[in-house]
Amino acid sequence: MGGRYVQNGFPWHLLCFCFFFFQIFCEERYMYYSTPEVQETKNSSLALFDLYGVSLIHCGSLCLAEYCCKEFMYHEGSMRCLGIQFEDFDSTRNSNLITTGNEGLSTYRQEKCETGWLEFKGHCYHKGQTKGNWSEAKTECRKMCSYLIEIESKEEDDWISATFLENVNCPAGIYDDCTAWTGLNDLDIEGTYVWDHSNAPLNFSNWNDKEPSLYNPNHALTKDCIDILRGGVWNDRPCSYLNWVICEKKF
Ligand SMILES: [Ca+2]
Ligand SMILES: [Ca+2]
Repeated sequence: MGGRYVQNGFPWHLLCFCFFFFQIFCEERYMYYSTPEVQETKNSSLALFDLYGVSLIHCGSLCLAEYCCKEFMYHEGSMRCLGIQFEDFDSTRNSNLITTGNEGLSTYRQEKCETGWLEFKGHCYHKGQTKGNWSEAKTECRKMCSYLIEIESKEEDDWISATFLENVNCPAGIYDDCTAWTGLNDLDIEGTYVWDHSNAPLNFSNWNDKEPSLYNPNHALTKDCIDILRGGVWNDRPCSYLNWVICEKKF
């Protein structure tokens, strides 16, 4: 008598089929997070969302879909779901300071990068679809709670260049295309280079031959933003130059 559920014509089998795939999709997303640890959220933490009646898996997928969500907190009893924002970004989003009432919440930290971002040694990287000047590039990264790449080692430099800048369609000249903005600049003091987001001075560097504009100091005065070229070498440019954008963030 298998025809009972077909009687009203509702396609239950189809619904179950969809649910099956939804479940796989959700579980896949949930795997992006570490096992929980019970800890108190700092009072300074910013909540991107604070919802009740949400399943654990749904809570994880909400956080994963949100660039600025660093981790989420969850309470099984009340099914409360709190998305926590990266602390070092003052987002223009509607986020509220967490103050009290977070007892018993477990924290789940992200362990992998979001879709569209690639991981290298605990950081996530994303190359934008369009070119922009240096300040547009900076804004673009900030919108995604990330910053213009800050290159601290030869390994990171090589990885960025091999991953984002080597392409069969690149023109012959390495200055012409397949280049990208970094956060390095000497906008404040000519010749003193700092990383924009961390404000750190230059420790590792990989200047291209004769850069930054060593043979023409007058040119260097108008070239205050640094880009990375194929092969991982660096160059100074006018900040108004339209360049590709690579963003970085920690997880
Ligand atoms: Ca870096
Ligand atoms: Ca300069």
